Amino acid sequence: MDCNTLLNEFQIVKVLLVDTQTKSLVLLGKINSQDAIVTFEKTAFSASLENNAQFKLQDILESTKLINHNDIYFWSMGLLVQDLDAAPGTKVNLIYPATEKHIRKYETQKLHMVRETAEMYEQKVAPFVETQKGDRIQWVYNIIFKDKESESFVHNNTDPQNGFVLLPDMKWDQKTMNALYLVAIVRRTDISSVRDLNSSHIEYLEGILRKIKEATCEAFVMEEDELRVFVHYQPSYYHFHIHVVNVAHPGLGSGLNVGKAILLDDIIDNLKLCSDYYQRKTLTYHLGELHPLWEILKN
Ligand code: M7G
Repeated sequence: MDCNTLLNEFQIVKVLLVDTQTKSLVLLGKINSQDAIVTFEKTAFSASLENNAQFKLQDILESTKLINHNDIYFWSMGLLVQDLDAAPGTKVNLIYPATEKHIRKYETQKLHMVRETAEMYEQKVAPFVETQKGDRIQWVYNIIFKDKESESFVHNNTDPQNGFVLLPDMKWDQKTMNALYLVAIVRRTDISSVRDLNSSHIEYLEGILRKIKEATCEAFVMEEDELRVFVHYQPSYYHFHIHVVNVAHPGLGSGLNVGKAILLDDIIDNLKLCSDYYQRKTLTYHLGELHPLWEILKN
């Protein structure tokens, strides 16, 4: 079934999230009696408008309704001119069928800061990570082993040990350059997260970082210092991957929060200072109460 047909079948069950900062709405619903999640994110204005005074206001604004005015100040609500190709109003993501973990990830929930010591990792987190492989990362294996999404690969090195695929992240609309968001997925399958990295990986990581910057800058005509390259801890998916984002990206939800996002440059530097840094370090990050790890770590 194609995406449009699935969306037409979608029956809303619950609003999971309304985020005024990222201008997004997340709905839980049913398609053919299975759980599904639809996410709407309002789009940015086209970057082609920048440095371009060759358009009329009516090209982008259909009508307005005044809220109020005072002296020289006027504020209104407006209806934009929209077009599915040139000026779409929203980016729509669908997860179907959605698992319980997807639902818990998106639902509004109380957050807690967690200080994960090396002992907590060994005793509680590592066993949890082992339960998170298999089906949950099928989409990763589809990309690295079955060439899924290969039409949009920015870089693809097929070496099983050192190779990786760099491609647009599903968070990116593949148009708005300020919000450029790529993900680099490594081909080796023995690194679940930053906790598995040690000094033996320094050259490997340096090679990946160099190639990420080179390939991204060439493909999108950018400078290396315009890229924010980082990993997440905890990630949602335990197969090592790296986020590559335009430093000008205006809003990433919780994806850039201190603690959760760790710069790849800092990781490499830390490994140079101390070989088993990430086996010994207490890592501090936030977890939502609905995250399955919270159940395990809260006591
Ligand atoms: P993460 O740090 O594990 O999770 O990153 P989080 O950032 O979602 O908390 C995984 C990254 O992979 C995220 O940036 C996702 O948007 C992205 N991603 C997830 N899936 C299922 C896909 C996919 O199927 N294709 C692509 N291109 N990106 C995906």
